[in-house]
Amino acid sequence: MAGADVKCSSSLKTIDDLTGYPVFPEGTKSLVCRFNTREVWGQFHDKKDAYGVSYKLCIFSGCKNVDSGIGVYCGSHDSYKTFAPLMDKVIEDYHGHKPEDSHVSDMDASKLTCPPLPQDEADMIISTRIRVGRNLEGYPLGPGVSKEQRDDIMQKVVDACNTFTGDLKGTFYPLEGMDKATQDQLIADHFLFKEGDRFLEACGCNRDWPSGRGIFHNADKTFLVWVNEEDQLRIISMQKGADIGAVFERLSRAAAHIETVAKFSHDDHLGYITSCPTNLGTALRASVHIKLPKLSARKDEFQAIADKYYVQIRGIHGEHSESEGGVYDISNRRRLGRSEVQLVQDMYDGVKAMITREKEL
Ligand code: ADP
Ligand code: DAR
Repeated sequence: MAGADVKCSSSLKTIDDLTGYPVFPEGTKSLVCRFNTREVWGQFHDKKDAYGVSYKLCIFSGCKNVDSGIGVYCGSHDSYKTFAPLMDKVIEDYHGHKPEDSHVSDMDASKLTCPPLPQDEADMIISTRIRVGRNLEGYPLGPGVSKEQRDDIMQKVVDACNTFTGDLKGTFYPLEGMDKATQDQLIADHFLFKEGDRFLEACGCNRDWPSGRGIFHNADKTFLVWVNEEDQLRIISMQKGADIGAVFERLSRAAAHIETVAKFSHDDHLGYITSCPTNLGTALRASVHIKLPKLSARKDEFQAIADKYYVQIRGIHGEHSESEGGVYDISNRRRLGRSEVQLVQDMYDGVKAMITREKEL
Protein backbone atom coordinates (compact mmCIF):
# COMPACT_ATOMS: atom_id res chain seq x y z
CA MET A 1 0.00 0.00 0.00
CA ALA A 2 1.58 3.32 -1.02
CA GLY A 3 2.02 5.90 1.78
CA ALA A 4 0.34 9.30 1.93
CA ASP A 5 1.58 12.01 -0.42
CA VAL A 6 4.85 13.69 0.64
CA LYS A 7 5.42 17.45 0.48
CA CYS A 8 8.57 18.39 -1.46
CA SER A 9 10.80 20.92 0.29
CA SER A 10 14.34 21.45 1.59
CA SER A 11 13.30 19.72 4.82
CA LEU A 12 13.45 16.32 3.09
CA LYS A 13 16.56 14.59 4.42
CA THR A 14 17.05 11.35 2.45
CA ILE A 15 15.26 9.31 -0.18
CA ASP A 16 13.72 7.31 2.70
CA ASP A 17 11.56 10.40 3.36
CA LEU A 18 9.89 9.75 -0.01
CA THR A 19 7.36 7.36 1.51
CA GLY A 20 4.63 8.49 -0.88
CA TYR A 21 4.01 10.44 -4.07
CA PRO A 22 6.07 13.68 -3.99
CA VAL A 23 3.83 16.74 -4.23
CA PHE A 24 5.46 20.05 -5.19
CA PRO A 25 4.52 23.55 -3.99
CA GLU A 26 2.15 25.51 -6.27
CA GLY A 27 4.10 27.15 -9.09
CA THR A 28 7.03 24.71 -9.11
CA LYS A 29 8.53 24.82 -12.60
CA SER A 30 10.98 21.89 -12.59
CA LEU A 31 10.74 19.16 -15.21
CA VAL A 32 10.67 16.49 -12.50
CA CYS A 33 7.56 18.18 -11.07
CA ARG A 34 5.95 18.14 -14.50
CA PHE A 35 6.85 14.65 -15.64
CA ASN A 36 6.96 12.55 -12.44
CA THR A 37 3.23 11.92 -12.72
CA ARG A 38 1.37 9.61 -10.31
CA GLU A 39 1.40 7.00 -13.06
CA VAL A 40 5.21 7.21 -13.55
CA TRP A 41 5.75 7.27 -9.76
CA GLY A 42 3.50 4.21 -9.39
CA GLN A 43 5.58 2.39 -12.01
CA PHE A 44 9.06 3.21 -10.64
CA HIS A 45 8.88 4.34 -6.98
CA ASP A 46 10.32 1.02 -5.79
CA LYS A 47 12.49 0.25 -8.83
CA LYS A 48 16.27 0.33 -9.35
CA ASP A 49 18.35 0.42 -12.52
CA ALA A 50 20.88 -2.22 -13.65
CA TYR A 51 23.51 -0.72 -11.29
CA GLY A 52 21.14 -0.81 -8.31
CA VAL A 53 20.48 2.95 -8.38
CA SER A 54 16.94 3.78 -7.29
CA TYR A 55 14.45 5.93 -9.20
CA LYS A 56 13.95 7.85 -5.97
CA LEU A 57 17.64 8.82 -5.91
CA CYS A 58 17.46 10.05 -9.51
CA ILE A 59 14.62 12.47 -8.65
CA PHE A 60 15.52 13.35 -5.05
CA SER A 61 17.51 16.53 -5.86
CA GLY A 62 14.44 18.06 -7.47
CA CYS A 63 12.20 16.97 -4.57
CA LYS A 64 14.51 18.60 -2.02
CA ASN A 65 15.46 21.63 -4.16
CA VAL A 66 12.08 22.73 -5.47
CA ASP A 67 13.78 25.66 -7.28
CA SER A 68 15.52 23.17 -9.61
CA GLY A 69 15.14 23.69 -13.34
CA ILE A 70 15.29 19.97 -14.07
CA GLY A 71 15.62 18.17 -10.69
CA VAL A 72 16.97 14.91 -12.10
CA TYR A 73 20.46 13.35 -11.94
CA CYS A 74 20.93 9.84 -13.34
CA GLY A 75 22.85 7.30 -11.27
CA SER A 76 24.07 5.35 -14.30
CA HIS A 77 23.82 5.14 -18.08
CA ASP A 78 21.14 2.50 -17.52
CA SER A 79 18.96 4.97 -15.57
CA TYR A 80 18.14 6.61 -18.92
CA LYS A 81 16.84 3.29 -20.25
CA THR A 82 15.22 1.77 -17.16
CA PHE A 83 13.41 5.01 -16.23
CA ALA A 84 12.73 6.07 -19.84
CA PRO A 85 9.06 7.13 -19.27
CA LEU A 86 10.43 10.00 -17.14
CA MET A 87 13.84 10.53 -18.79
CA ASP A 88 12.53 10.63 -22.37
CA LYS A 89 10.07 13.39 -21.43
CA VAL A 90 12.79 15.42 -19.65
CA ILE A 91 15.17 15.01 -22.60
CA GLU A 92 12.56 15.91 -25.22
CA ASP A 93 11.39 18.96 -23.26
CA TYR A 94 14.89 20.32 -22.55
CA HIS A 95 16.70 19.37 -25.78
CA GLY A 96 13.87 18.85 -28.29
CA HIS A 97 15.45 15.38 -28.82
CA LYS A 98 12.94 12.58 -29.40
CA PRO A 99 13.43 8.91 -28.40
CA GLU A 100 14.04 8.00 -32.06
CA ASP A 101 16.60 10.81 -32.64
CA SER A 102 20.32 10.12 -32.85
CA HIS A 103 23.30 12.24 -31.86
CA VAL A 104 26.47 12.69 -33.92
CA SER A 105 29.59 14.31 -32.42
CA ASP A 106 32.10 16.38 -34.40
CA MET A 107 35.01 18.01 -32.58
CA ASP A 108 36.96 18.99 -35.71
CA ALA A 109 38.01 22.53 -34.72
CA SER A 110 39.04 23.33 -38.32
CA LYS A 111 35.32 23.43 -39.25
CA LEU A 112 34.65 26.38 -36.93
CA THR A 113 34.05 29.72 -38.73
CA CYS A 114 35.61 32.12 -36.23
CA PRO A 115 37.64 34.85 -37.92
CA PRO A 116 39.75 36.78 -35.37
CA LEU A 117 37.80 39.74 -33.95
CA PRO A 118 38.97 43.31 -34.59
CA GLN A 119 41.07 44.52 -31.63
CA ASP A 120 38.36 46.82 -30.19
CA GLU A 121 35.96 43.84 -30.10
CA ALA A 122 38.52 41.33 -28.82
CA ASP A 123 39.28 43.79 -25.98
CA MET A 124 35.71 43.32 -24.72
CA ILE A 125 36.35 39.61 -24.09
CA ILE A 126 38.27 38.92 -20.87
CA SER A 127 38.58 35.14 -21.28
CA THR A 128 37.39 32.12 -23.22
CA ARG A 129 36.67 28.60 -21.86
CA ILE A 130 35.32 25.47 -23.50
CA ARG A 131 34.60 22.29 -21.53
CA VAL A 132 33.17 18.85 -22.17
CA GLY A 133 31.87 16.43 -19.53
CA ARG A 134 32.74 12.74 -19.83
CA ASN A 135 32.15 9.59 -17.72
CA LEU A 136 33.98 6.26 -17.92
CA GLU A 137 32.16 3.34 -19.48
CA GLY A 138 31.41 0.46 -17.11
CA TYR A 139 30.93 2.52 -13.94
CA PRO A 140 27.83 4.13 -12.42
CA LEU A 141 27.60 7.95 -12.62
CA GLY A 142 28.29 10.31 -9.70
CA PRO A 143 25.09 9.63 -7.73
CA GLY A 144 25.62 5.85 -7.97
CA VAL A 145 29.36 5.22 -7.56
CA SER A 146 30.82 3.69 -4.37
CA LYS A 147 33.89 5.27 -2.71
CA GLU A 148 36.05 2.42 -4.06
CA GLN A 149 34.73 2.92 -7.61
CA ARG A 150 35.26 6.69 -7.41
CA ASP A 151 38.86 6.23 -6.19
CA ASP A 152 39.42 3.69 -8.99
CA ILE A 153 38.01 6.17 -11.56
CA MET A 154 40.33 8.89 -10.26
CA GLN A 155 43.35 6.60 -10.68
CA LYS A 156 42.31 5.66 -14.24
CA VAL A 157 41.84 9.34 -15.17
CA VAL A 158 45.17 10.31 -13.60
CA ASP A 159 46.93 7.50 -15.50
CA ALA A 160 45.33 8.77 -18.73
CA CYS A 161 46.28 12.40 -18.00
CA ASN A 162 49.86 11.38 -17.34
CA THR A 163 50.15 10.34 -20.99
CA PHE A 164 49.66 13.95 -22.17
CA THR A 165 52.73 15.52 -23.79
CA GLY A 166 53.76 18.95 -25.12
CA ASP A 167 51.45 21.85 -24.17
CA LEU A 168 48.98 19.40 -22.54
CA LYS A 169 51.56 17.93 -20.16
CA GLY A 170 50.74 18.67 -16.54
CA THR A 171 50.34 17.54 -12.95
CA PHE A 172 47.42 16.10 -10.94
CA TYR A 173 46.54 17.72 -7.60
CA PRO A 174 44.23 15.65 -5.35
CA LEU A 175 41.70 17.73 -3.46
CA GLU A 176 42.39 15.60 -0.36
CA GLY A 177 45.33 17.28 1.35
CA MET A 178 45.17 20.48 -0.74
CA ASP A 179 45.60 23.46 1.59
CA LYS A 180 42.54 25.70 1.85
CA ALA A 181 44.33 28.83 0.59
CA THR A 182 45.45 27.06 -2.61
CA GLN A 183 41.98 25.61 -3.13
CA ASP A 184 40.27 28.99 -2.56
CA GLN A 185 42.69 30.73 -4.93
CA LEU A 186 42.11 28.14 -7.70
CA ILE A 187 38.34 28.64 -7.32
CA ALA A 188 38.65 32.43 -7.24
CA ASP A 189 40.80 32.30 -10.39
CA HIS A 190 38.04 30.24 -12.10
CA PHE A 191 40.19 27.10 -12.43
CA LEU A 192 38.69 24.76 -9.81
CA PHE A 193 35.11 23.66 -9.12
CA LYS A 194 33.24 25.03 -6.10
CA GLU A 195 32.27 22.80 -3.17
CA GLY A 196 28.94 22.04 -1.58
CA ASP A 197 26.53 22.55 -4.49
CA ARG A 198 23.19 21.71 -2.83
CA PHE A 199 21.76 20.18 -6.01
CA LEU A 200 24.72 17.77 -6.28
CA GLU A 201 24.63 17.19 -2.51
CA ALA A 202 21.02 15.98 -2.69
CA CYS A 203 21.68 13.43 -5.46
CA GLY A 204 24.70 11.97 -3.63
CA CYS A 205 27.39 13.37 -5.94
CA ASN A 206 29.28 14.89 -2.99
CA ARG A 207 29.55 11.72 -0.89
CA ASP A 208 33.00 11.00 0.67
CA TRP A 209 34.16 14.52 -0.28
CA PRO A 210 37.07 15.29 -0.88
CA SER A 211 38.23 11.67 -1.45
CA GLY A 212 38.54 10.75 -5.14
CA ARG A 213 38.39 14.38 -6.37
CA GLY A 214 41.10 16.54 -7.84
CA ILE A 215 42.31 18.67 -10.71
CA PHE A 216 44.90 18.03 -13.41
CA HIS A 217 46.36 21.05 -15.16
CA ASN A 218 49.29 22.14 -17.32
CA ALA A 219 51.76 24.79 -16.14
CA ASP A 220 49.88 27.64 -17.85
CA LYS A 221 46.47 26.46 -16.56
CA THR A 222 45.16 26.62 -20.12
CA PHE A 223 44.36 22.90 -20.05
CA LEU A 224 42.65 21.34 -17.02
CA VAL A 225 40.73 18.18 -16.12
CA TRP A 226 38.35 18.14 -13.15
CA VAL A 227 38.02 14.67 -11.64
CA ASN A 228 34.81 13.41 -9.99
CA GLU A 229 32.87 16.64 -9.49
CA GLU A 230 29.45 16.49 -11.16
CA ASP A 231 30.84 14.22 -13.88
CA GLN A 232 33.88 11.94 -13.66
CA LEU A 233 35.81 14.17 -16.08
CA ARG A 234 35.39 17.78 -17.08
CA ILE A 235 37.98 18.35 -19.84
CA ILE A 236 38.63 22.09 -19.98
CA SER A 237 40.54 24.41 -22.31
CA MET A 238 40.69 28.08 -21.35
CA GLN A 239 42.78 31.22 -21.73
CA LYS A 240 42.66 34.99 -21.40
CA GLY A 241 41.34 36.84 -24.44
CA ALA A 242 39.09 36.07 -27.38
CA ASP A 243 40.84 33.34 -29.41
CA ILE A 244 37.89 30.92 -29.46
CA GLY A 245 39.47 28.90 -32.28
CA ALA A 246 42.68 28.24 -30.32
CA VAL A 247 40.73 27.22 -27.19
CA PHE A 248 38.57 24.80 -29.20
CA GLU A 249 41.60 23.36 -31.04
CA ARG A 250 43.34 22.60 -27.74
CA LEU A 251 40.20 20.99 -26.26
CA SER A 252 39.59 18.85 -29.36
CA ARG A 253 43.17 17.62 -29.38
CA ALA A 254 43.06 16.80 -25.65
CA ALA A 255 39.69 15.03 -25.76
CA ALA A 256 40.75 12.98 -28.80
CA HIS A 257 43.96 11.93 -27.03
CA ILE A 258 42.32 10.97 -23.74
CA GLU A 259 39.78 8.87 -25.64
CA THR A 260 42.65 6.73 -26.98
CA VAL A 261 43.44 5.66 -23.38
CA ALA A 262 40.00 5.81 -21.70
CA LYS A 263 36.59 4.54 -22.91
CA PHE A 264 33.76 7.03 -22.35
CA SER A 265 30.12 6.15 -21.67
CA HIS A 266 28.27 6.93 -24.92
CA ASP A 267 25.40 5.80 -27.14
CA ASP A 268 24.09 6.79 -30.57
CA HIS A 269 20.87 8.26 -29.17
CA LEU A 270 22.17 10.32 -26.24
CA GLY A 271 25.79 10.88 -27.27
CA TYR A 272 28.17 11.22 -24.31
CA ILE A 273 26.40 10.15 -21.11
CA THR A 274 26.30 12.58 -18.15
CA SER A 275 24.62 12.52 -14.74
CA CYS A 276 22.54 15.63 -15.44
CA PRO A 277 20.28 15.23 -18.50
CA THR A 278 21.02 18.85 -19.50
CA ASN A 279 24.60 17.91 -20.41
CA LEU A 280 23.85 14.86 -22.59
CA GLY A 281 25.17 14.67 -26.13
CA THR A 282 28.23 16.88 -26.44
CA ALA A 283 28.31 17.85 -22.75
CA LEU A 284 29.97 20.96 -24.16
CA ARG A 285 29.75 24.46 -22.76
CA ALA A 286 31.74 27.11 -24.64
CA SER A 287 31.80 30.47 -22.86
CA VAL A 288 33.35 33.90 -22.85
CA HIS A 289 33.53 36.36 -19.98
CA ILE A 290 32.65 39.60 -21.73
CA LYS A 291 31.99 43.25 -20.81
CA LEU A 292 28.61 44.40 -22.17
CA PRO A 293 27.65 47.39 -19.97
CA LYS A 294 25.26 49.06 -22.42
CA LEU A 295 23.51 46.03 -23.88
CA SER A 296 23.13 44.38 -20.47
CA ALA A 297 21.30 47.50 -19.25
CA ARG A 298 18.58 46.66 -21.80
CA LYS A 299 17.50 43.33 -20.30
CA ASP A 300 14.81 42.41 -22.85
CA GLU A 301 17.03 43.19 -25.83
CA PHE A 302 19.97 41.35 -24.22
CA GLN A 303 17.81 38.26 -23.67
CA ALA A 304 16.28 38.50 -27.18
CA ILE A 305 19.72 38.26 -28.79
CA ALA A 306 20.60 35.35 -26.48
CA ASP A 307 17.43 33.51 -27.49
CA LYS A 308 18.00 34.14 -31.20
CA TYR A 309 21.47 32.57 -31.06
CA TYR A 310 20.67 29.83 -28.51
CA VAL A 311 23.09 31.22 -25.91
CA GLN A 312 22.77 31.57 -22.13
CA ILE A 313 23.56 34.62 -20.00
CA ARG A 314 25.18 33.65 -16.67
CA GLY A 315 27.16 35.13 -13.81
CA ILE A 316 30.96 34.88 -13.81
CA HIS A 317 31.58 32.61 -10.83
CA GLY A 318 29.94 29.49 -12.18
CA GLU A 319 26.38 28.27 -12.25
CA HIS A 320 23.84 30.10 -10.02
CA SER A 321 26.24 33.07 -9.66
CA GLU A 322 25.63 36.73 -10.50
CA SER A 323 27.38 39.01 -12.96
CA GLU A 324 30.01 41.36 -11.53
CA GLY A 325 31.03 44.74 -12.85
CA GLY A 326 29.00 44.39 -16.03
CA VAL A 327 30.91 41.20 -16.98
CA TYR A 328 28.78 38.28 -18.15
CA ASP A 329 29.38 34.61 -18.94
CA ILE A 330 27.86 33.99 -22.39
CA SER A 331 27.70 30.34 -23.51
CA ASN A 332 25.90 27.95 -25.83
CA ARG A 333 22.62 26.65 -24.39
CA ARG A 334 22.20 23.59 -26.62
CA ARG A 335 24.09 20.32 -25.83
CA LEU A 336 22.32 17.39 -27.57
CA GLY A 337 21.34 16.76 -31.19
CA ARG A 338 24.02 19.04 -32.64
CA SER A 339 27.79 18.65 -32.92
CA GLU A 340 30.43 20.29 -30.77
CA VAL A 341 31.45 22.41 -33.79
CA GLN A 342 27.88 23.67 -34.21
CA LEU A 343 27.60 24.59 -30.51
CA VAL A 344 30.86 26.51 -30.40
CA GLN A 345 29.59 28.23 -33.56
CA ASP A 346 26.37 29.12 -31.67
CA MET A 347 28.47 30.80 -28.99
CA TYR A 348 30.75 32.63 -31.45
CA ASP A 349 27.81 33.92 -33.52
CA GLY A 350 25.83 34.95 -30.43
CA VAL A 351 28.77 36.80 -28.89
CA LYS A 352 29.50 38.53 -32.21
CA ALA A 353 25.87 39.71 -32.41
CA MET A 354 26.03 41.03 -28.82
CA ILE A 355 29.29 42.87 -29.53
CA THR A 356 27.80 44.45 -32.67
CA ARG A 357 24.78 45.69 -30.68
CA GLU A 358 26.97 46.93 -27.81
CA LYS A 359 29.03 49.00 -30.28
CA GLU A 360 25.87 50.46 -31.85
CA LEU A 361 24.68 51.53 -28.39
P1 ADP B 1 30.74 24.40 -16.03
O1 ADP B 1 30.12 24.78 -17.32
O2 ADP B 1 32.01 23.62 -16.21
O3 ADP B 1 29.78 23.82 -15.05
P2 ADP B 1 30.67 26.71 -14.35
O4 ADP B 1 29.72 27.65 -14.98
O5 ADP B 1 30.26 25.94 -13.13
O6 ADP B 1 31.28 25.75 -15.44
O7 ADP B 1 32.02 27.51 -14.00
C1 ADP B 1 33.11 26.77 -13.48
C2 ADP B 1 34.24 27.73 -13.31
O8 ADP B 1 34.70 28.11 -14.63
C3 ADP B 1 33.81 29.01 -12.60
O9 ADP B 1 34.87 29.42 -11.76
C4 ADP B 1 33.65 30.00 -13.73
O10 ADP B 1 33.92 31.30 -13.31
C5 ADP B 1 34.71 29.52 -14.70
N1 ADP B 1 34.44 29.94 -16.07
C6 ADP B 1 33.40 29.57 -16.85
N2 ADP B 1 33.50 30.18 -18.05
C7 ADP B 1 34.64 30.95 -18.02
C8 ADP B 1 35.30 31.81 -18.94
N3 ADP B 1 34.83 32.02 -20.18
N4 ADP B 1 36.45 32.42 -18.55
C9 ADP B 1 36.95 32.21 -17.32
N5 ADP B 1 36.39 31.39 -16.40
C10 ADP B 1 35.24 30.78 -16.75
N1 DAR C 1 20.36 22.15 -10.26
C1 DAR C 1 20.05 21.42 -11.44
C2 DAR C 1 21.12 21.74 -12.49
C3 DAR C 1 20.72 21.73 -13.88
C4 DAR C 1 21.81 22.08 -14.86
N2 DAR C 1 23.16 22.33 -14.27
C5 DAR C 1 24.07 21.35 -14.06
N3 DAR C 1 23.88 20.13 -14.43
N4 DAR C 1 25.19 21.68 -13.44
C6 DAR C 1 18.64 21.84 -11.82
O1 DAR C 1 17.85 20.95 -12.08
O2 DAR C 1 18.38 23.02 -11.82
